[in-house]
Amino acid sequence: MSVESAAVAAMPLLPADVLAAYQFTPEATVRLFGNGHINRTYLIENSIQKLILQQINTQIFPAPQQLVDNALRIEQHLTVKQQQGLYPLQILRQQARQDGHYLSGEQADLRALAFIDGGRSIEVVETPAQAFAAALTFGQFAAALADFPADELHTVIADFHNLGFRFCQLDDAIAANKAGRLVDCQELVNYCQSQRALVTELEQLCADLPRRVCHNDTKINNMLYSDAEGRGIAAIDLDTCMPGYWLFDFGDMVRTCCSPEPEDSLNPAAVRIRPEIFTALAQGYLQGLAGIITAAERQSLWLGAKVMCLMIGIRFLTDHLNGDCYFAVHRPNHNLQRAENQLRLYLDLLAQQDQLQPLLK
Ligand code: ADP
Ligand code: GN1
Ligand code: MG
Repeated sequence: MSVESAAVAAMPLLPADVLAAYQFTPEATVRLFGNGHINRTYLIENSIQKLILQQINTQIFPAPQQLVDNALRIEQHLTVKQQQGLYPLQILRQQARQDGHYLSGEQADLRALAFIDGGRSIEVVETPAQAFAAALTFGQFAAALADFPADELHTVIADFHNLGFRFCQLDDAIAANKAGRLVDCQELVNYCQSQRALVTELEQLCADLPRRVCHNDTKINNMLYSDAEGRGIAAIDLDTCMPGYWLFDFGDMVRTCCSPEPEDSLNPAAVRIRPEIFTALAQGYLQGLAGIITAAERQSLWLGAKVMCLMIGIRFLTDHLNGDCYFAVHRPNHNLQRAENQLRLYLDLLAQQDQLQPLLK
């Protein structure tokens, strides 16, 4: 037997036994939730409880158990920190089924998360205060994990933030031109290719940086603000937490907070880096990591901002060339529009380098 939400007609059916496993009766409402590009997220709700249920995209995360294992280790570590008064945020908790298992479904790709009440995510930052709160949240998250043995986390996706690898994927997509779209985006492709020197610059810089637990997906909708005061209350979406460098996390915040337009804006002329938002991000992140971040890491954050705009731009462009196999798309040329916007942010960072880079020194 299956349960279908009246709200979302096209939604695939959830097996009723999955709901029962979390003590929901079939009358519970189920609806799609959030704007993620990879997994399918549901909110299940009745009059007494709410639960986030996620169908993990196993094309992209082939070993969901590793993802759950990482999340549980992080949860345990943050719980100790919280008990010691060293973690002021709420903790994202995996929710076990009644039988004690964390995964279910035919492909063991369904897992649940305790719903964090009183929070909301946003897609576009409106004020410097919001940017400060987001960066403080991810900074506090990173600070609490600074003494976690990063290399004990499973690498759930290999080469995730390996810029050289992302360029190679672009090369392959250009060579195959599978969807016949190269002709539409040759100029953008050429521009990306012209920025390849960043690969060596990044590799050289990282050679001298400590490897850290990286969230690796610090986009603005992966943290929650309190409904009431707009404080940051939780860092969520821990699926890509892996060893890495904090510059990636700072860069992903810059990429997703600094523009007044959403990632997939249809008004590319308005996509730009707002300097006051960049400033607030720098202040919030450095405050969250005060006393922990090294001088070299602080200086590396500028390169992180550039690298993340370029790298995610390349990933969207690659997916456009491949025929949209990776990121969910909702209209023609969706990935191309996303890619163009990322490259605009990259160019605007270069244009404002003299004003912005010193904020990180
Ligand atoms: P995806 O991997 O698809 O990006 P997320 O884990 O980011 O999925 O969840 C999608 C959205 O669902 C988030 O942006 C947030 O609004 C909401 N959300 C996710 N987990 C929780 C939670 N535990 N409590 C409250 N809201 C959540
Ligand atoms: C994906 O799942 P979501 O939407 O939080 C992607 C990130 C990209 C982001 C771009 C596993 O994140 O790396 O930065 O889209 N996640 C994965 O918006 O590839
Ligand atoms: Mg997300």
